[in-house]
Amino acid sequence: MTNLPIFEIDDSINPIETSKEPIKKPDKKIIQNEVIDAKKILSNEYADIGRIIAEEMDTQEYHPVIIFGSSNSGKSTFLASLFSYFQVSMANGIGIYLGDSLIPLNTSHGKAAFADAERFFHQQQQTFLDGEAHLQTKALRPFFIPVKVKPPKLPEMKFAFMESSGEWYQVDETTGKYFPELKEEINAILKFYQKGISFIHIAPFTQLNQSASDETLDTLDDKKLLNAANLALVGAFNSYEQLRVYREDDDHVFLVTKWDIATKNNPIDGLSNIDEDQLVGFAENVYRKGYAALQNLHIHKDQRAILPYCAGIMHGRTIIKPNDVLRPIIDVFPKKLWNRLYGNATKCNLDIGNKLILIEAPIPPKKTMFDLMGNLINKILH
Ligand SMILES: Nc1nc2c(ncn2[C@@H]2O[C@H](COP(=O)(O)OP(=O)(O)O)[C@@H](O)[C@H]2O)c(=O)[nH]1
Ligand SMILES: [Mg+2]
Repeated sequence: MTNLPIFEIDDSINPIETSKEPIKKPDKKIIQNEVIDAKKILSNEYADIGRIIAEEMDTQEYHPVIIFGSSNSGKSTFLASLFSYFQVSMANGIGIYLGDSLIPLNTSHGKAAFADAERFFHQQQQTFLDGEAHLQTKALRPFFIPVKVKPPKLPEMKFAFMESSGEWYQVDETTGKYFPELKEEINAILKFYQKGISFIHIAPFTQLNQSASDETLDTLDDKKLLNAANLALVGAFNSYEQLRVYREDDDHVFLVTKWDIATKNNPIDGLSNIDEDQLVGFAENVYRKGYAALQNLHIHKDQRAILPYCAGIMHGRTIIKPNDVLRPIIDVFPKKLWNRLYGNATKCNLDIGNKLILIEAPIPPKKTMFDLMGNLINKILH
């Protein structure tokens, strides 16, 4: 395992000076010591929260879904589209409900995190359904949205989706710490949660807000932002590689979001026939470091995949209402993701232990004798 620089000393904490004149500067020493202690206590507190969440997820049987990605990469819109899928598309009568808090509600953290989860689940999702992309996430810490998925004939499964603000993964070029570290509670979950985790690494096709028909594309700006998005993913992979021991049931999806913009003004064609070579080529080219970091993880090859995603056709932050032709094409994206997540959750559940398919592909209608005869006549005539 390569030793990548994720645990370098935090430059923002000045080392305690071994001053030549200690008598003249006693106050400074004390203050600096206090700063260090306060930071330590604070980070331990968050690590403890992470440990509590990990334990709760285990006892309450919530399958964790950890989403990484830079700011504006499409994390929240992806999540809103995933939740909305069961509400707008009659997906075999599957219900989705907000679950229970993972942190006790009589603590300030528990209250704040659950309020954030409720807000996302009810309010922000409605915004998405009304045709608007998610507003910038301003939460102070990452929080989990506990959801229950209830299919009519299959087992109910519970998921804890992590929602976070992308700024935390941004590379800070002003410090020696090149790749960003993860928040302490996430580190603690990686360390202590012993069952499989689903990871989704968000790699946007573009960082700019635009539609496929947009000609005013500032490619230079986008290149810079995509490079930052790439390094943010590398940072997350590095943390995983260093911290995660119980990884044999983990799953990693490299999700290329906003794929509609890659379809060059023809989303109906481009989204219904995904060009796998174009997708992999894009990842290898634009996300060279991040995609290589995924390939280099010490996991089985079945534990990683690259998938495209489209939450909708957008114009700025407005989601264009899909017509009857486009709707089923866009629905394929959340459907595939849900199948993968439900498969992972059922496999990690001790009572089930194997991957179940949540939404079966519809069985094509059986051909009647008349259809077959018609086909034959058509063949003869043409
Ligand atoms: N064209 C297109 N734009 C998207 C898609 N998903 C997100 N976006 C846009 O990307 C911007 C950032 O999305 P957001 O979910 O807020 O990113 P976050 O900061 O990672 O949570 C929004 O303005 C969305 O309109 C998509 O599938 N297609
Ligand atoms: Mg967001």
